[in-house]
Amino acid sequence: MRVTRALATSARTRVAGVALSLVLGSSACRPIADGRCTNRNHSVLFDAAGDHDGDGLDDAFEDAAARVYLPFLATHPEDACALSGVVFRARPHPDDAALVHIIYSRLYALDCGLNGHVGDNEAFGVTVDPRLPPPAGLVALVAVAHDNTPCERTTTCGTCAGMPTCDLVDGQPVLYASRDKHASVVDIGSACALGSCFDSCALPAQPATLPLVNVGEPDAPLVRDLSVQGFIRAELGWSEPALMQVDPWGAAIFGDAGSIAGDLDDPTLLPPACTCEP
Ligand SMILES: [Ca+2]
Ligand SMILES: [Ca+2]
Ligand SMILES: [Ca+2]
Repeated sequence: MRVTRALATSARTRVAGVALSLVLGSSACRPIADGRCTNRNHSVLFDAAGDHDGDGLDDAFEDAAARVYLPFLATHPEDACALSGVVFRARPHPDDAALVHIIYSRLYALDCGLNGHVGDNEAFGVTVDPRLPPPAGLVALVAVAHDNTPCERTTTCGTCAGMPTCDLVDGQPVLYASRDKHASVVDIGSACALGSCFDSCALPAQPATLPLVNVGEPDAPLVRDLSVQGFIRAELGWSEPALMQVDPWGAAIFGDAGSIAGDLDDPTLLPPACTCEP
């Protein structure tokens, strides 16, 4: 456990450091200042007063990390129902507190593909090494498509030893969302093609720009109503009554899709506690 408590003033410096890293973002696995990629002597510092979900990380740090280490979200350019936003859970990686584990659940108003339905939750998980600047610090990515169906498949990529290389845009790992169904895959070749449940993926010119909401931890939620504290609002284009006042930690499923709370606690979405190869 290398989490180190620090003063509030240095917390602001750290968050600024994350933003600065974004500016300095490298396209490869760049060694940190001391010349090593795998050095474990660094700490994820935090301001205890800023930790409202009790996981040991300053929530401002969680927010910054979730934004700067987000994969390139490749929405199909011809997707007919792309209205969506993202909730996330960020915490120290359970197997190495020097790393950050983030599960994102992208919530769509609609799945308008074959057997479409109101509501659509599509989740993926990452391991972040915050000692590395983005995008290199996004060291492992895993996505599950068509969860709990005969078409379910899990794809993974990253810079840890033994992992398949991610598709990259300017060094940023790509996460594809299939047209209209929004199946999440990291591999456009084998995992998103005719023959694999009729998914079609494509790389757009720009990544999707979406609202991101930190929903906290199961024992200390930060959000209990995504229409009050989130993006599921009429003025943002959301119209389905069944999706209003959704509690991301509640037992109810999201529209006619799946459980958001289940996504945020899905062990399949926990990539290994690893970092990039030097
Ligand atoms: Ca926290
Ligand atoms: Ca958290
Ligand atoms: Ca779907």
